[in-house]
Amino acid sequence: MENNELYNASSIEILEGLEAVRKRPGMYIGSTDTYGLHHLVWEIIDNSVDEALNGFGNKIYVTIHKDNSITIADEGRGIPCDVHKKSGLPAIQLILTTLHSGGKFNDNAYKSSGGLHGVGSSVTNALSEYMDVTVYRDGKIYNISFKNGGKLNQPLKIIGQSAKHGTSTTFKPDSKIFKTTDFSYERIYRHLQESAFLLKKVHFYLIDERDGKKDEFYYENGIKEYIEELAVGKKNLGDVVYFEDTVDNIKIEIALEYFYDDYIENIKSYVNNVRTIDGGTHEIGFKLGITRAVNDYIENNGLAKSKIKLEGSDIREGIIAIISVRIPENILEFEGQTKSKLGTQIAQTVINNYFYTKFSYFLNENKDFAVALVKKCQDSQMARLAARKAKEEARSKKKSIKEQIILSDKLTPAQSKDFKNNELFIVEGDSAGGTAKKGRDPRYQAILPLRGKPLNTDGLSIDKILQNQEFATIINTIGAGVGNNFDIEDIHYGKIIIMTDADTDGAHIQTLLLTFFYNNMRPLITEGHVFVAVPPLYRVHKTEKEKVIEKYCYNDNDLEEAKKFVGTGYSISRYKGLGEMSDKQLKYTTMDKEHRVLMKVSINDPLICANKINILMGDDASKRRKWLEEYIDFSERDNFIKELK
Ligand code: 0RA
Repeated sequence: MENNELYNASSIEILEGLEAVRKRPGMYIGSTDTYGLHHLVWEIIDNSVDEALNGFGNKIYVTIHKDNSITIADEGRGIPCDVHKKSGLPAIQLILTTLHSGGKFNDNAYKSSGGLHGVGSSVTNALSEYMDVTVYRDGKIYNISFKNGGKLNQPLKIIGQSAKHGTSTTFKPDSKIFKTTDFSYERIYRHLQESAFLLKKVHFYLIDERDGKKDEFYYENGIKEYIEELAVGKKNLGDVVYFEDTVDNIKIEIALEYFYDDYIENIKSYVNNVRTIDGGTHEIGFKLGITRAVNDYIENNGLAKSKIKLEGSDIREGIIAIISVRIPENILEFEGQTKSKLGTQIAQTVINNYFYTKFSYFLNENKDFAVALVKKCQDSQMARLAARKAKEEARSKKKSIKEQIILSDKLTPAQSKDFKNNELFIVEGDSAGGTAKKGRDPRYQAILPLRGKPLNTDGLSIDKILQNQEFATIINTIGAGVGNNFDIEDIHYGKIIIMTDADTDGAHIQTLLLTFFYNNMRPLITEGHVFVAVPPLYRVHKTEKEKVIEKYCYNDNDLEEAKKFVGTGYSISRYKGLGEMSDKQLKYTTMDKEHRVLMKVSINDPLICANKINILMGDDASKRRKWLEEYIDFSERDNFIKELK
């Protein structure tokens, strides 16, 4: 075949590949909302990170432009620009337009994009209005550009000479594909900061030309500093423990610290810089190693208090740990559909033995720490055994005391005993509680009014929380225990819906309740049972020929549309609180499954969330103000969902 025939043949194939991405973007980037939008950026950053990971370049720049295009630049080797023999096309063009596996062009030892949707920069190209790439390589500066989802706009050409090396990619996400094309500074900030923690000694720069914001991330000590950051404001047992080495080609980095005021274990693991939410062999190896090290230390030093060995969970109570491993591509295996669980078997043995040896040595060298840790673990074990006993007793009693269900005179229970389908509305104030009682569907909706602001429970022990009438009632009403005893199987409601006024007091009440759920009934949130009701802010209405035309509005945008919909002569009622609505209105707008809007509460990142709760609810007000100023963007509502039937 002639070169240009080849060119035509491969360009047809190429466009078909990219067309597939445009037809079903969700398959490649997860979604077309803000999550997917940012995924386009991660794909490019992954490549730059891969270069740095393999020792090429230590600076990565991300610049958000005014028109919502974005540039990612690195000082890596530069994308190869020579002609690919088989197709006659420049390698860079193939790399940016075919859905290749990375290995075809690049034999890096370590690759970061092993995780969820690791598909490469061609996908970003396919979903962009344009993409413009400049490469510094072999003493030259090259440029190539694409438009309308990866169609060649400007073929590769040499535009200058330079001794530098690296790649600079600018693209603009396609507004025909994405529901939003507005980049979020905070999201990119978090991603770059996390990358910087995981890739120590590499500089990351973030610039937002829309408002001039700038940040720089550089961590000499990597995940050790990550833990230090997460630990701010907490009562710790010893400093961060940190180990790093390469064993059997597996690079291991582990950092951990223990805390007294958190009863939950927080273990975060990564493989080749990609988060492994579902853990896998590296995490199991770590857990086995730490359990073995502590139990052996107890035995060797005669510290045992009972014949029963500590369980892993006793040893991990109050721990924050980060496990970051780099596994060469040839032995890298993931499990499950989302590839978020490491499957490489050898990693388990290697990390188990490595960590066991290092931590055992550390315990022997740091006696005060070791003794304090052993005591803490033994306390956890005792608390666990006592709680189990109490629960068993409570279970056997439960059957006999049916009346337990009638828990509080404040609760208006649902008639049905179909717990999964039942909904508990926790309502701000007795007066709104009264309206909700009238507006509810008594078959499956229960109402629990709150009097005033609930207690700030952050940092309080369960005993203290139980002394508080309001929370004791909430715990009993939900019916599934609290803290370590919480058992999601026992919940009496499929949905717990917080319903407050749409003002700052309401937001404060939400935060106080969510803090409590987060700290003491976390599965309720992680398994998607907690919601915040979104009441309307306005009602636009008029009566015409005895017919009421009306629209409820949840934001200012809605309001403008509603004015048009209702037409001239409209009146606007502004709802300052739930109490201003009639029971019928409250039912229609906020409680009824057909019309209401609920926000599902989710945790993007448990560690960051724990840290935020601490900052927001803890007793250091200056930290709180700094955080609020820096991060709060009330326009971003990722979790905002209209409930679908
Ligand atoms: C293919 C092969 C090589 C590097 C890259 C791609 C590469 C891609 C991107 C995307 C953004 N920055 C990048 N930097 C490099 C290896 C090149 C070689 O072996 O010299």
